[in-house]
Amino acid sequence: MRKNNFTTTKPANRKLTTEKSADKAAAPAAKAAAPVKSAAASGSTSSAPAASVSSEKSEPEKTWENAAAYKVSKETFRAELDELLELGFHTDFESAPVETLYKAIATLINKQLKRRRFEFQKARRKAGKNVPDTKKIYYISMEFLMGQSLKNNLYNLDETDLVAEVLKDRKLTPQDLYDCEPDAGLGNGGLGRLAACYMDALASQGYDAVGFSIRYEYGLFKQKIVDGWQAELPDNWLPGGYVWLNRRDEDTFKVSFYGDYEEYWTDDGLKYNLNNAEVVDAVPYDMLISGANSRVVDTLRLWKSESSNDNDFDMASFNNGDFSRAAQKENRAHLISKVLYPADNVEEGKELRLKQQYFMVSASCQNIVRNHFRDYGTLDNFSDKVAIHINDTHPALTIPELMRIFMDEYGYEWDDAWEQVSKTVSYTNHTVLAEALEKWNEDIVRVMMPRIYSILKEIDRRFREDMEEVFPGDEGKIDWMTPIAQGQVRMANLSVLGSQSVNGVSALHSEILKDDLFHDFYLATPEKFTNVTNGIAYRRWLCQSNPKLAGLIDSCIGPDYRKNADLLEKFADFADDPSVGEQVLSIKRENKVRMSNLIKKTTGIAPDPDSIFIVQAKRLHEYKRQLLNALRIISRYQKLKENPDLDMRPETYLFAAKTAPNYYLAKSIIQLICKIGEEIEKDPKIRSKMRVMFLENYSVTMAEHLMPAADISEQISLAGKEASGTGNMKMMINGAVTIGTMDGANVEMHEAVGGDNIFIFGQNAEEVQDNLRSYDSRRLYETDPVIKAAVDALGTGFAGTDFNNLKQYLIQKTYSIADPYMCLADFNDYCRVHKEIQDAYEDRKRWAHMSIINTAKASRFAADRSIREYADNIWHTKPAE
Ligand code: 26Q
Repeated sequence: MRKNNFTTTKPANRKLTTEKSADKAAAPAAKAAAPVKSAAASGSTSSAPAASVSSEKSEPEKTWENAAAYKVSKETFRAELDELLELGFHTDFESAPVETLYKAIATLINKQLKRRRFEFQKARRKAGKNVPDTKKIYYISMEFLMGQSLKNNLYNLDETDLVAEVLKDRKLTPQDLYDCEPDAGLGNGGLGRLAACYMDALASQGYDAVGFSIRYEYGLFKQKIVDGWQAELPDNWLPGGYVWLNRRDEDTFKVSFYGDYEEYWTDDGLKYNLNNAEVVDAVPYDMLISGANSRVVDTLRLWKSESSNDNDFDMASFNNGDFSRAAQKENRAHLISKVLYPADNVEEGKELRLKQQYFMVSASCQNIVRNHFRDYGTLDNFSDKVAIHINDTHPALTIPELMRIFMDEYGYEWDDAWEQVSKTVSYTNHTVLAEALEKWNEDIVRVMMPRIYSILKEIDRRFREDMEEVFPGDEGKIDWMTPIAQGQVRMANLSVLGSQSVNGVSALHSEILKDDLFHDFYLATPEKFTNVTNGIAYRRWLCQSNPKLAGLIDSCIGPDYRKNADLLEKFADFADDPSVGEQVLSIKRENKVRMSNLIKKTTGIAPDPDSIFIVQAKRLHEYKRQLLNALRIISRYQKLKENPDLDMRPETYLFAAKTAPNYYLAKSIIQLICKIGEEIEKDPKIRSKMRVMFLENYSVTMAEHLMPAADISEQISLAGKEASGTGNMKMMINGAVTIGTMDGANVEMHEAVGGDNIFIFGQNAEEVQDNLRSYDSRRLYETDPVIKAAVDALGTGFAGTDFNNLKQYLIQKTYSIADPYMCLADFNDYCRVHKEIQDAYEDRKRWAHMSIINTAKASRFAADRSIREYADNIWHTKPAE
């Protein structure tokens, strides 16, 4: 049995530890660098055998200083492609199936990224410690919802035209290749997509950043709708996704779970033994992140769990012929990175989820500290040179894990370690929903990671001492703030107390954090709290997914807005230019035709592109109130049935949403939407005026088609509940007009475009607070005939399915509280603004004006701006470029 002995108070040999170990740590990198370096020096790219061709001597050297050298001629690219197709795929250009062409071309682009990444790192090393004010940024997140990569990389490397040229010889287009790529669906929704948008902004602006997450074998489930009900199928994305993943065995780290743990005191301080731990290998797969107009290539490092061959127990079983036991261990290890948890904005206290979190955190922290020590030979300047950001509380174990590494592996004492750690970590909160706040059973934590638990207890003890000074005698308050209480580890409290900065994701949300959720922490340490309003990768969401609109903007204000989002605002000068207005409207129509054709492919039904496209696309959750949207649609449908000749512009209601597999109520709401659509579809007269469609299997790629086709964007959450929203920004930048509540980033959108260019309704967050207690949905139901008719229709049902459960939910107190998200309270005002917006739509000049203003003023919701704010105000670092 192996035995680990550690001490928390080893004398401070930390200044440099030994020369020897510093050298040892530095060695692998130097070794790895050597062969590639010599290949570059000789002007040949033959270091990557599978995808190379010897280039002519005359080609300029591909170095950091010489970015232009990466551009190759069509002939050179074609020659590289031919060789790769032959040697790597045993086929040739003429006969390769399109899927093979996708893989081969993606491989070549990936190779170009590797070259650029290598040159960037070389330049970084050369500049070394002389670059002041730059830190390494590490963004740790359980989710990175990357979507597809090829289109984005071609755009960023400015190689789309080259690939289009090459493909012409096969009568194919880049789009044919894009259609072969599976989405990397390594996230649930907003939080995961935000992380992906931020990686893009980091690379585009030249920050030296690494994202850390898990290489889930299965991403977010594929959604199938069966008789209106969501079913989940596994998302086996890797076969097609591998081309972007670069396995780096040499950076494997070991993560320990469980084991027999005991602490004892010696003259040297507290020591412990850990025996029989379950050791798992974390093997990195690097996805390279290109930036636009940037020579920097960053990395997204995804950890895969494998059984460690250090696990002598495995071998013993194997040798004893107990193969199934040996295999069990292997399976247990592989299980950790098997599948993404499909829950969103809800806490799921599953043990495997906690294991995933610690697995990701431990590997990432070991990697971070090892890198730093390799570069500097000390950890004393750690917080000066490193910023670690945790995306919500899911990676909160970063705090105790860094403490463990500093103390147990580098001999730091508690206070010195805490000084470094708490100055390095920063935390973003993404939700105020009580049910989404992570809490873990204390016993599970203690058994699964005994050493971490012991550190957490000490953090808890010291924090209580500190707070006793801030709030003397106020035990209630202190108990509320501590990381451990009532048998639970509370990740939000841990994150706040262990971070140097805490931010919300919109102005309103950040205020709610200070006033409400973290009020006591705010009183104790007000300087920690700040806001960074979310932003989107606008080149992806505008320039790439809506090239026609981007082209029109180029022709109006020039293309520089593609580098500097602030310039997009100048497009507002064209809001009343009749020719630009007309073009905006006709581009929108083209996008709707394109979307309509896509919908037809999967449903057989093509919605009318001359109808208004009213879109609500987001996770399905009670607080987002898809049910409110559905109720209004029901009401409208009832009116139309009464008067089928109603003179109205046809309306197409498009919904897209996934929900957690065990969220029954949300699944009912999906079914309601589907069944309303089904019933309407049976009536030719009605369906010529209104259609309701639920688009199956919402994904990043679907969003890229859907956002440019939206006329109206539905952002109707109960005020105070949606932390920010980012789909709202994506539709806005594509010229959709928003119907929304004063919630999340809608508040700032309203401020940006002014009251004339957005349709706001319902209670604001303060009113919600004031009204919640006295809210009586049943009274509204009983006194308002329109509401009553719509709610009663739920009981009668649609297309043969009744929705009594939803009716009860809205008005019956047998639910812990009827209609907790107050749909009925905002119903009438919602109907009012819908009426207004539909009138506005008929005034085509006015509509074009609104559309242009929305696109232009979306400039402030660029992820580039968010990342600059994080860098300037939270991480305190500058671009490395
Ligand atoms: C936690 C514990 C166990 C299992 C799952 C989870 C979990 C997973 C995902 C909890 C929450 C999430 C995702 C939250 C999320 O996407 N929040 C959204 O973040 C966006 C980006 O900031 C905001 O725009 C949205 O308002 C917010 O809802």
